[in-house]
Amino acid sequence: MANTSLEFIKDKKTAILTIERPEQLNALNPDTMAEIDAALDKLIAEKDMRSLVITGSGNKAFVAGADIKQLEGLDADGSYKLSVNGNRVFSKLASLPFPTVAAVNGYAFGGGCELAISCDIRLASENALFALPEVALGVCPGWGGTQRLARLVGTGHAGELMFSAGRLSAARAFEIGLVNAVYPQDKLMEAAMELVSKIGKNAPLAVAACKKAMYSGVEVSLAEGIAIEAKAFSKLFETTDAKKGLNAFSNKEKYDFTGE
Ligand code: CO8
Repeated sequence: MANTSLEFIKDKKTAILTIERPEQLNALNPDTMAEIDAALDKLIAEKDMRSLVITGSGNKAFVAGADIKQLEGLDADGSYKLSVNGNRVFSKLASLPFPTVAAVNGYAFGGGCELAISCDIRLASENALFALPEVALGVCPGWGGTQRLARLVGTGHAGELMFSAGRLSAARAFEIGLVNAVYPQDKLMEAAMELVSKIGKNAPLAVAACKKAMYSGVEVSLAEGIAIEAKAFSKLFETTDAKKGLNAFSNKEKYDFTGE
């Protein structure tokens, strides 16, 4: 039985990936990770994807972490391989050439929090809870948590969450910038779809250029980042969408971007 479902909507331009192990609060076992990996490959192979929303099934959990049962009994070599493989999948997610939104609809613990922070944007339901509780299990985050969270909210907030194994409410996650907005549970997917619909109306190559320049830029000096942006900016002027998009504005016309 599948542990995830991938649904294409809006002429195959948006996809919703749902983690489906509600009885285990959507905890990620090796099969689930392999399915996420395969789903990402499928999305990469699509020609005109504009966005991806990731959520968890049910209304209790986004993802309650790596499946703890798979961690028991691992040695250093086995756990290293598990960490490397999970990081490979989450890095694939993080580097998709279109925006990704985590619709965090409940527990986002451990690997679930790491999945959410591998997305570009996080929207949360009011009952969402975030934690990196690994130290309470005797381990540390292994799927990018020590790295991505600190880059997202700074070492102070990331350190507090990791060292204490404490839980962050959706409201507190909003305060520290971990989530962009908080919604009642029954409005969360609607809000996520509204956001990706807005994104989907824009020129996809331009959106992809923003994403790439932004993430490349934060890794280097401001001067280098500005240079990355200038290159990205000028490259877009070779696209049909930029030519037609600029022209449509001048002619007060509407142009539907094609991704060319
Ligand atoms: N793994 C496996 N099963 C889980 C997990 C999990 N992470 N979380 C919940 N479940 C299962 C429970 O065992 C339970 O199953 P069963 O009914 O068969 O006993 C079912 O889901 C429902 O859970 P609870 O009864 O516990 O539900 P509660 O509402 O009482 O509690 C909690 C919900 C608070 C989320 C609780 O389940 C919990 O604390 N879960 C563990 C959360 C956690 O510690 N997550 C981090 C795991 S470590 C991790 O993610 C590391 C990632 C990096 C890996 C790197 C690899 C090297």
